[in-house]
Amino acid sequence: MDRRTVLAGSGAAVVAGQLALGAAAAAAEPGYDANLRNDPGPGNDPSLRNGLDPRNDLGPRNDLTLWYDEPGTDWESQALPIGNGILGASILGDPAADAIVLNEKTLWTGGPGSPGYDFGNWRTPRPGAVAQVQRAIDERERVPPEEVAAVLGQSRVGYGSYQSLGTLTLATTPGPVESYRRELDLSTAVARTRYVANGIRYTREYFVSHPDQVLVVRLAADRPGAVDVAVSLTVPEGRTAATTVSRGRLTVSGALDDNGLRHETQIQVVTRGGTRTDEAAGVTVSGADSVLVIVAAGTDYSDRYPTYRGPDPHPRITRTLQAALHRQDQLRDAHIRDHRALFDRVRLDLGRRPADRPTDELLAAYQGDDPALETLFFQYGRYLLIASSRAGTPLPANLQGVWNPYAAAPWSADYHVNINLQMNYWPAYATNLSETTTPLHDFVHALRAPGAVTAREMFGASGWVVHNETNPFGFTGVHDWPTAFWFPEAAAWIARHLYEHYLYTLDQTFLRERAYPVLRDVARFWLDELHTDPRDGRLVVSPSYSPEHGDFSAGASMSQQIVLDLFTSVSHAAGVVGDGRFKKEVQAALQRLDPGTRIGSWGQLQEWKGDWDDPADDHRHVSHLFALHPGRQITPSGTPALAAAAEVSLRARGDGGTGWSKAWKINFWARLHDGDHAHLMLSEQLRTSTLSNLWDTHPPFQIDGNFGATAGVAEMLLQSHAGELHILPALPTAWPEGRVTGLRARGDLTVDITWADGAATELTVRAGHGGPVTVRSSLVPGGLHTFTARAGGTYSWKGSS
Ligand code: FUC
Repeated sequence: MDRRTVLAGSGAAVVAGQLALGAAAAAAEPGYDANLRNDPGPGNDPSLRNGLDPRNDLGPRNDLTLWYDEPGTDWESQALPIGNGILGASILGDPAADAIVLNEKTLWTGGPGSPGYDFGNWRTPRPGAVAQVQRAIDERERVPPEEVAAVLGQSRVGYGSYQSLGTLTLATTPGPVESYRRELDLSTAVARTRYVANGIRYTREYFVSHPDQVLVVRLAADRPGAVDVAVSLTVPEGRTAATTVSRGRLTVSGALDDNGLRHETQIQVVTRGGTRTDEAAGVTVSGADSVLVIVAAGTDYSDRYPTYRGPDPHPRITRTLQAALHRQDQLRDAHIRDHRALFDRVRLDLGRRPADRPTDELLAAYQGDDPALETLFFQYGRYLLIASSRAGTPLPANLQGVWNPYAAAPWSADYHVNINLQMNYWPAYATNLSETTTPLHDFVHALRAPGAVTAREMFGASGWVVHNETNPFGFTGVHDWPTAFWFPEAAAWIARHLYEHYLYTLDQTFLRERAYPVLRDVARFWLDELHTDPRDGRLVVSPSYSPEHGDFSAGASMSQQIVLDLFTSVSHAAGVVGDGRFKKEVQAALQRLDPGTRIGSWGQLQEWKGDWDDPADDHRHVSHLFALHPGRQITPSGTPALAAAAEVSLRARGDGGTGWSKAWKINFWARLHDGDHAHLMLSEQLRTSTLSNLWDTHPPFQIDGNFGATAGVAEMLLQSHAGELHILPALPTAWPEGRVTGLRARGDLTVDITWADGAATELTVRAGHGGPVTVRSSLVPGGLHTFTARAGGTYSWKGSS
């Protein structure tokens, strides 16, 4: 990490993150601005402000707490993430130099304004190039990726990377520290550090509020006048950063050198007691009873093609910070209420309390035998989704959610759409967090305009397209990496999330206004672009490439399965919204479409239309099993032969892979109703692809695996993709008893399940909409039972264990 400090030359209190208190005290400003509500006010016990009582211990430990007995030193494996969907902060918690990496999700280099940027270069291999590759495939069946890349590949100059906003440092000179503890409470979304120094107990609380759009840090001590701190912000190189400090407020604003994107961060330091001093480029406090640090930040990014720029962030940031200051006593409660309204909806109890050991020790000791850690990991995925994707903020969770300290992040911390972005949202519906999907829907809508230009100019097709990866600036073409650039099926795969939204909520307005236009336009692209296979006259995708290996060919299984899935959804949706003409057109194409499900010579589900699979291939992408998960074309009861072939392929691929690959395998095994193998994959992921802070690692840290694992656990407990509610479809022997409440199923259903001795003992289904519901469970008559639910009705079954 290459940073320069904006404090350089202040000549004042902050030197290399350490506080020189003498200077601060001498220059102290005695009073406080009444507007900033430094006075406790009548009846307000200062020590209890913001709900934190620094005199006490932090209370009984919650089962859903990650905790550590040392400060973190390594960002990637030890930072504890907090966020509100757009602002992110990661907590390492060093008492002397508490360096908090700040993020704002829209702060990206690249796109309009960056050197060499040309939207034309992003979308256009020379005219006719796609057809040229198609002809080569018709003639030779298999064409190596390098050869295709030479014809199609192009520069992605100006693609850019996600950036960190800066590092907020809280510097003190605590002397020897004891009784240290650092934690993140998933149930309140509040991180804390506490320690004892010189016989004084210090506590810090950190949270990022969605209702108030600010990061809040509160420093307190159990003795009056004991809090000293220097607050500063360092920002990475490669941007202008003008700094002003006035009345305890540090403002840093400027623009990225690369693309001129404006950024602004405002940090207000509010003190109770003691002295607060404005330095040239920071704020120092000495002898305070407590200190509140409130941070607001933003950029002038907008998701509108082609400029991708909105208004200067300054007025908005100023208003946000001012409003938060006026609500400083309510910030914490409002934040916790807001978080709990989402987080508390699903409870999972696998019958074990966590052992009283730090989370990193629990993880290190884990051998597939700790349901409490598995529960924590499941809920962590839900927590991370809430923290990195909230309605009303732009951009979905990226490859690192919202957390990133780098100027050149791995894979730019972008939006890979050949599985990764999709995986980020797998848990959203099933684990009752449908509101977190709004930024994804907005992102998909924003891709339509640039994607339509790319579809027209690259393919001469209508509709819209996006390939292997994309960024906040409408990158919808192909880049120059031979083994991972071609994936026009991405638009269909990502659009299915909007259809899933409808399936889970049955919200017809959403279907008509948000989902259908997207699905219809992607289907138009494929209606134009499907190719008649000279081998058998079926409609195939060509060029087609199974991510991210093998040769280019026509009709690779994943390509066909995705288009089939799209056409099936669109045809159903067209029926619901009354677009009969389009439904007919799509159904005619469906008749001719190659379904992409073939059983090969060694019993495997073929990855390609030709039987080319190598039984020794253990590639992390198990793309040809899309039809099993997240698709719905293959089910053990509906298509048993294909399910058996999928299992042969899955076993051949093995139990290894990157973090996200293992997470996908949890879902595959759950869909095959093999709970023990699903659990084995969960334990492999925890044992070998999970960092001390429980972040998934590819390596490096990549958040998709967290989300994929959470979705996988939900898939083990409840499935609803095959037209029925399947209760405990893949319960592992490792979880003989337990209870889950609040899981969601397609059809606007909410489900609670209790089980003992490996079988359901209680089941409750709440129906949001009326209509027929089919339940598969040992608890219902005959094991499979259909009833007509009333809108708002609750239905329960009980058995004996
Ligand atoms: C896909 C994967 C890689 C990595 C990247 C971000 O291309 O094949 O493993 O996860 O996305």
